Amino acid sequence: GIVENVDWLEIKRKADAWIFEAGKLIRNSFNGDRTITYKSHAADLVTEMDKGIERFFIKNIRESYPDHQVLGEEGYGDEISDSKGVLWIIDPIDGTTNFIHQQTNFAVSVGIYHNGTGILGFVYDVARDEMFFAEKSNGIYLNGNKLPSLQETVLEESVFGINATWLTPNRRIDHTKLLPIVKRSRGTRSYGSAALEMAYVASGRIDAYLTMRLSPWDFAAGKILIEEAGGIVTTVEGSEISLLQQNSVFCGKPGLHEQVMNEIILGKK
Ligand code: 2AM
Ligand code: CA
Ligand code: CA
Ligand code: CA
Repeated sequence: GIVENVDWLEIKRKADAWIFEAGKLIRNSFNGDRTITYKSHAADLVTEMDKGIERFFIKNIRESYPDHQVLGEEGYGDEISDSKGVLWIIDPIDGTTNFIHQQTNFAVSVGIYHNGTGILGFVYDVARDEMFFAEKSNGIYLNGNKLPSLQETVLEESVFGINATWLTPNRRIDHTKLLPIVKRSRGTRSYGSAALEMAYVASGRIDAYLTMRLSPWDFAAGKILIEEAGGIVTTVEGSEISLLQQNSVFCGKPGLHEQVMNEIILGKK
């Protein structure tokens, strides 16, 4: 059955410790040999480290919390059909291409939900040793320091996270619609790790981030971070994100999110 008496303080401490431990394992791998394989195509990469880190989390979670559900990108977790009870959504390495090519700009992403509500979000930038953490109703923190809430802004004063893919002809959106974002914003950025991009929205380093297809492990932690910071997270149609399937994601500061929805995506003036 579902245990309603959940010790969140203990879960938070354990998750935090496991994530830092994972970070150490990843950093220690920088000097060794690496095995890289393709998944669906030549740009869809996975390493032994992605798989090993996911197994590391799942082993620890199963030992401590046999009644929790776990969803992970590399498939070592559970087959999830609902979000009942405590659900851990894990991306062991978000930004694998960066991990391989740059050895920076990648993150460990862990979002912990209770009956579908985000409770604890962790995005850990391993190379920079930056931990973005949020707890529902208790604020957002960078390396333990509380961050301010996000303030309203406008496109003309914004730095906008978007990958160039969506500015070229693609199957998911009329790319010409998005071009005013490039022209009207102060600048665009693309970091190659959705979890980090969402952590950057949450911490105010960028003002918004738009992407046409992410999986639950890409956005699970970032959504908790941004919402706790007072930002807005929806699909590109402006609807609620569903936790157990792929979604487009448009997140950003209040005001800006509404402006871009109305003036750019819906095309009202
Ligand atoms: P990943 O590194 O964990 O696969 C930029 O590529 C962002 O999109 C990353 O967060 C990456 O996560 C994610 N992504 C999702 N699906 C992808 C795919 N099929 N190929 C490459 N990146 C993908
Ligand atoms: Ca991947
Ligand atoms: Ca990912
Ligand atoms: Ca990944």
